[in-house]
Amino acid sequence: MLKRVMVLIIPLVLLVAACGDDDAATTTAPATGGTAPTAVITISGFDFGDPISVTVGQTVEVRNDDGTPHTWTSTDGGFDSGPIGAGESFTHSFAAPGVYPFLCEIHTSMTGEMTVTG
Ligand SMILES: [Cu+2]
Repeated sequence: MLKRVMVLIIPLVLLVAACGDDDAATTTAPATGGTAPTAVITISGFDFGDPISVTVGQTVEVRNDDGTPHTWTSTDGGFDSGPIGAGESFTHSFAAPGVYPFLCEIHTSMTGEMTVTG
């Protein structure tokens, strides 16, 4: 139940943040108080979805909506979720800007990348 509510609330928060910022080409505008909202990568249908962009220190939540485990693993060793079970999630934040490619170690054809800005 809580998860269902969060699924509804987080996109709403991102939408509100984007609307309140004139130059917001992304959904990463910091919220009032300096803490950016959690960015979400949803794994569904053996796909990481569209690439996302976050800021340094922003929390990234990787959710597995599939019925089988996946991993969210950096291709150059920077991070590794280990297996994320069906319906579970993993959170991470980045300390440095850059473009971070990743894959699922269980299904190596699943790939993606994300951008971290300072
Ligand atoms: Cu996988």
